[in-house]
Amino acid sequence: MQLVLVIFFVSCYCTKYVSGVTTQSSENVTVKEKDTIEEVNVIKNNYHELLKRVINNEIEIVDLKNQKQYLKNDLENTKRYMTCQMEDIKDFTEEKYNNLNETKAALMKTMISFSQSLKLLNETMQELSYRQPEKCEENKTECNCTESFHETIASPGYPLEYSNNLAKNWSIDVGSGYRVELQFTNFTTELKYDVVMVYDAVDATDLMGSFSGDDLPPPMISTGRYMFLTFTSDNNVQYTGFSANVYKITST
Ligand SMILES: *[C@@H]1O[C@H](CO)[C@@H](O)[C@H](O)[C@H]1NC(C)=O
Ligand SMILES: *[C@@H]1O[C@H](CO)[C@@H](O)[C@H](O)[C@H]1NC(C)=O
Ligand SMILES: *[C@@H]1O[C@H](CO)[C@@H](O)[C@H](O)[C@H]1NC(C)=O
Ligand SMILES: *[C@@H]1O[C@H](CO)[C@@H](O)[C@H](O)[C@H]1NC(C)=O
Ligand SMILES: *[C@@H]1O[C@H](CO)[C@@H](O)[C@H](O)[C@H]1NC(C)=O
Ligand SMILES: *[C@@H]1O[C@H](CO)[C@@H](O)[C@H](O)[C@H]1NC(C)=O
Ligand SMILES: CC(=O)N[C@H]1CO[C@H](CO)[C@@H](O)[C@@H]1O
Repeated sequence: MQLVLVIFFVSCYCTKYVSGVTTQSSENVTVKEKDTIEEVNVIKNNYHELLKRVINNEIEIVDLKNQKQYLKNDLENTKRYMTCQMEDIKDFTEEKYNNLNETKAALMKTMISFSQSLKLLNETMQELSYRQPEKCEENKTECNCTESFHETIASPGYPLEYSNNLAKNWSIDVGSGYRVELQFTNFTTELKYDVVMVYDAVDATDLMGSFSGDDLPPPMISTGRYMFLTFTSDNNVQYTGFSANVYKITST
């Protein structure tokens, strides 16, 4: 574009000058011609100078274009590289996150089984604490050789207060050829709501008696080798409960 403009400008200038020469008088033509040649030379030089500058400009423009392309390519490459890096980081992060998640899940599993073990241990401990030390009771028997001591049963926690909402069963079996004699030694429960039931069977059939309050139940003897007891407490009021000795007596 610049080049075209310059050529247009130079050609105009020349035309104007040449048309001026035709108006000069013939005497001075040679002088004028000489001047003209010089001027044309100057113009030619200028033109060449201009052309050179234009060409230089062109070169510079091409150079700038190349630089621009280079920068564009560089930018493109950098962009691609960054995108790739970001993808990489994303993949890595996802992988780590998944690992973390797995670890978390495994940990949760362990914690659940750990807390289950703890619960079991707790239950076992409580079970143990309710159990009366049998070997120390051995000489409580008021035996005249037809009955012998079997075990002691008591409300959970005895002689401390039992808890609310209990439902505990005892199944007593003194063995073939014997009968069960039950003798309560202590009895204090919430009247009507915290109840001991005694059955003359291996399970909750053949009720012999239902007891609550402060009265000590009478001694009871089973018809067979079995006796079944239940103790239930409601959701409030707790007492020390009960304790009873179980004897194995010869059946007659
Ligand atoms: C993480 O683990 C839980 C189960 O353990 C699963 O429900 C969830 O979809 C997991 N999340 C990812 C992102 O994997
Ligand atoms: C054990 O059981 C008792 C009674 O059920 C409860 O109060 C206590 O918090 C339990 N302990 C653990 C560690 O579970
Ligand atoms: C039980 O009584 C017998 C004799 O009466 C005695 O020899 C034995 O040491 C007593 N046992 C205990 C644990 O007190
Ligand atoms: C044993 O007890 C029974 C009744 O329970 C009684 O009839 C018997 O005389 C007693 N025997 C002895 C040796 O004390
Ligand atoms: C249980 O009864 C015995 C005698 O029958 C008594 O000496 C003892 O103090 C009673 N225990 C409780 C906790 O009431
Ligand atoms: C206790 O016995 C009753 C029957 O009276 C029964 O319904 C209940 O399931 C038994 N409980 C346990 C823990 O065995
Ligand atoms: C005829 C004519 O115009 N002659 C002129 C040529 O140029 C010289 C100097 O430029 C003049 O002095 C003449 O008069």
